[in-house]
Amino acid sequence: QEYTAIKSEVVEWSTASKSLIEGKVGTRKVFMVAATLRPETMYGQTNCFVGTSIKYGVFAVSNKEAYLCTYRAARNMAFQGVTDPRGTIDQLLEIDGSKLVGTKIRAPFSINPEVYVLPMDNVLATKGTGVVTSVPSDSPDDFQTLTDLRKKAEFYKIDSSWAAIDPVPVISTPTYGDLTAPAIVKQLKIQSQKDTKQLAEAKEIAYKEGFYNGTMLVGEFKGQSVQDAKPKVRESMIQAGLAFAYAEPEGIVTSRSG
Ligand code: ZZB
Repeated sequence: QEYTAIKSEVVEWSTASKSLIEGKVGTRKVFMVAATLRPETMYGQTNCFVGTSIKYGVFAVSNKEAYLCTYRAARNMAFQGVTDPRGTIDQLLEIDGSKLVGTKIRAPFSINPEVYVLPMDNVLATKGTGVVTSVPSDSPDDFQTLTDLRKKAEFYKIDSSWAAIDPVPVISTPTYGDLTAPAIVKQLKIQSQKDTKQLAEAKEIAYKEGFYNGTMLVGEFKGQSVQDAKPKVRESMIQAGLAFAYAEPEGIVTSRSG
């Protein structure tokens, strides 16, 4: 599976993570790295998700940069030549996902550039980087999780201001309009992020509809089909140093239906 790894620089660490990071990363900039199959939706990022019981690491990639992701992803990246020399894994620290919640990051290409890290129940430690960038306009999982968090901020131990950014229209589809994911979630009567079966179905529909029938509403490739824009947005982000190719090795169970 070929993902695009998206780099979001940490702007301000959460209170719980600050003391754990201090003194451990040198002068490096730290980026949270999210794996996506939909680089063309990055204009609509509203937050970032981590799993609260997942362990993450901060890994040096050079004297200037460090990446925050799972150890498993750092290892894959190292063997894909992200670190120099190839194969090097230099872990600076380990941190629990729960402690990252509330961290403010700069989401590249997003219309809302400053977004917060929030908790999601369904983040898989065994897929991508364990960090998920949230695009509630086009991802049913992201829309439903954001809805849950807003309804029960206290239960999820978040400050409601961290979940305040509304879904941003970035792609128009003939069947579902400018906010495809919310429309599908409504149509399938999905109530919570615990409705994983219906969410898997919603994701399939959203992928197909967006890819085959979607038109870009914003950005450099506004007016173009998603099919045309997708590789162009990806290339543009890579050229800007805000993204890189990340492949998931074969033979690991990361099935769509979960
Ligand atoms: C942004 C985005 C925007 C995504 C969208 C999807 C959609 P798949 O198809 O099952 O391989 N993701 C990445 N890593 C994880 C993880 N560790 N745990 C849970 N979810 C993860 O899923 C790939 C997508 O799942 C990725 O692409 C990421 O969310 C999420 F508008 O990134 B995506 C219709 C989907 N739309």
